[in-house]
Amino acid sequence: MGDFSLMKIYFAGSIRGGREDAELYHSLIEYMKQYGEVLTEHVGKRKLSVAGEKGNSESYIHHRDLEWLVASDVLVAEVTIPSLGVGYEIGRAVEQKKKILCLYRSHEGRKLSAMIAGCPDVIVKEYHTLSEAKRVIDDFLT
Ligand code: 6IA
Repeated sequence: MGDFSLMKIYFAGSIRGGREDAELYHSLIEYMKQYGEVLTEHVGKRKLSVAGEKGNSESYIHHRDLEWLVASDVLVAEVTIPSLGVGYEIGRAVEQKKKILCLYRSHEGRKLSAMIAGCPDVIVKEYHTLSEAKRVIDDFLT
């Protein structure tokens, strides 16, 4: 990373998969701003419901997000709430040879998809608290 270019971070978190962790996404996004530009801030917006960004067509959202993904240096995904969109973004980021971190909180009766847990190009880190997640991010981004 050159001194003059801010690192571009693509953050992925569930939208239509469920918004229960929206507050957590917001905290992670705010924390990562010390390392660079977070291209997908809306993912952490409390007001963004599963009904989502009004006015933007589905294809607009898809193309814009993919442009951001291609432009990004790293992908950080919170994968605890299963989301088709997040899984898709991870797959596309693997294809684009991006550096990828998946943050995951394990909970009883649920296991992370083998397609993520078993992907050699993805770093999966389990955590339990926000401060633990921040430490994982520190390790990943520095
Ligand atoms: O399948 P999901 O909706 O849970 O997918 C969430 C992921 O896809 C996030 O990481 C976003 O980057 C991306 N994504 C999905 N929907 C949107 C969106 N509007 N705006 C921006 N990024 C999105 C949602 C539209 C809507 C619900 C009308």
